[in-house]
Amino acid sequence: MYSTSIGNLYFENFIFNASGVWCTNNRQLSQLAETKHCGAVITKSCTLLPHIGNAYPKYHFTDSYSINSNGLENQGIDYYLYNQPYPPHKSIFISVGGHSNDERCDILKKIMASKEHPGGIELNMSCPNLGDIGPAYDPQTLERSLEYIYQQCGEIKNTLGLKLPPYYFQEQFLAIADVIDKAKLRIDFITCVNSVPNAIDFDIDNDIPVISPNGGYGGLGGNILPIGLANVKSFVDIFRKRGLNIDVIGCGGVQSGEDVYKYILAGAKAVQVGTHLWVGGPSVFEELTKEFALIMSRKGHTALHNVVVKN
Ligand code: RRO
Repeated sequence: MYSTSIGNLYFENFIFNASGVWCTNNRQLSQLAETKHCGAVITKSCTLLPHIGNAYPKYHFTDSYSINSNGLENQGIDYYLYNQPYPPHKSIFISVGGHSNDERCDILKKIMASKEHPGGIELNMSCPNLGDIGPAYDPQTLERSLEYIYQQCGEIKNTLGLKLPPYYFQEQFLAIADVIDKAKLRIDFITCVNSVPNAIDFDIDNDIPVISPNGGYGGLGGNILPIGLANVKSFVDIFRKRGLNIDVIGCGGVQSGEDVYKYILAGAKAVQVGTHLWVGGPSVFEELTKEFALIMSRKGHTALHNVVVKN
């Protein structure tokens, strides 16, 4: 296994689940917690109260890609904060969802008041499937959200990160990096990327979209590896150039040890697995780790920081 750190948290392995996959209820969360090669457990993005989410069918999975319009189905923050059999040696990230800045702040205040959560917080600023899409799709909206959260919550002591959507243009990376750099709220890490918004596919037996909410449009996962890699590398390059100490977690399209290696080459300090975990179950963590380890030993590397892209 290859250790890593994110903010001030240490992990014995650097491969985690992606929020939203295998992490909604106790059974799934404890399975991840007991899976040695899953380095950290990230909860489903939560709301203040339990939320039923969108109507079914809302998931479509194949071996190569997924489309989802879950709509933030989750058990509410208290469940993830108080109700979990998390073993003490495993770091947990609570993914904070919510439909508004006020709801995000209410959830954050609960986490801060409880003292039950020494782990990390991944603020999901990029859900593609809600009426009110996440603030990170636009730099000004993200700036206002981070400012509001800082005003309402003050400094947050937990290791804190933002789950971002995919961006496509250099100006977008620069604008978002500016916002993160200038925010009074201390951001320790970012996770790139959430699913690609508004994908659609059709069931040609019945001539209908494969999922039902929102006219069949949902977030695309799975075959999005080059988009995820480009987002990680773009932010890592900007952060390094500016001397910013912000870790980047890669997410999107990991199906093999080679894909994991590519994220590390792009500069990620950890990697999250979504669609592949959904299809293959928690045994994928050991498989990915072993495949990755073979590549590392073939190249004579002993630690993640030995992996450096030749530009
Ligand atoms: O719940 C969802 O529909 C969902 C969320 Br919050 C997210 O961040 N990303 C996604 O693909 N689905």
